[in-house]
Amino acid sequence: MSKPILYSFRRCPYAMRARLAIATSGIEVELREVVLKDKPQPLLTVSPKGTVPVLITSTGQVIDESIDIMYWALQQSDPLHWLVTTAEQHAMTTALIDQNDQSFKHFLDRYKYADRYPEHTERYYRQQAETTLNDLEQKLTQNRFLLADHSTLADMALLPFIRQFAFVDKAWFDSAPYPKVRAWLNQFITSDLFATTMTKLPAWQPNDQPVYFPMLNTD
Ligand SMILES: N[C@@H](CCC(=O)N[C@@H](CS)C(=O)NCC(=O)O)C(=O)O
Repeated sequence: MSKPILYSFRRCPYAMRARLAIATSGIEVELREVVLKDKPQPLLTVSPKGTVPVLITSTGQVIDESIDIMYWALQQSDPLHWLVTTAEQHAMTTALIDQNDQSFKHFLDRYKYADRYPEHTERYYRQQAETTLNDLEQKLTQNRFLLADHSTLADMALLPFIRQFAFVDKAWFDSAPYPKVRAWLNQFITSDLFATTMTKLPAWQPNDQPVYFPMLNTD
């Protein structure tokens, strides 16, 4: 049976969360790196909405939402116990992802590209996004990770976005009143798992030899 195919874009935080779950699960996929300004026709044919990540399973099912790809991978194999078990944890996971993908992402984009949104200042957009950072700082005061003392899907779904936020103005972030968020982000960006998911690849062309992900270290 052919391997699942993942259309991805290295720097996209949604694609990152999908790659993180796939790498953790140990499932091997064919990775097709996409240039967002020049999306390949086979991608648009299976998912006309034209966002990445998109996964095509071995049986031809198309999954074109990053969170669904995370669940698809982890439901097959979850060696690090990223899937939570209690109803309360499920509800918290969903609430954290909703807050991230709606409000936080909205203000993150405006903070990052403040010159394109002159209605407000960069500082205003950052302050709006900080509502989320305050919530995360509270949660990380209660547990080492957002929901428990180990990473779960919620951490991995949010961290790629928090990373983007941190790097808009790293000097500010490094002295902002979010020490727990900073430590949480730092252990993520220095992890082998993160490095595995950030391998650079040339843009995929239809006649290319397949490139498999994760790339296993053969040393
Ligand atoms: N809700 C989608 C959002 C994915 C998304 O917006 N991805 C961006 C890249 S980070 C994209 O593909 N945008 C389309 C474009 O820029 O043309 C998901 O979670 O997978």
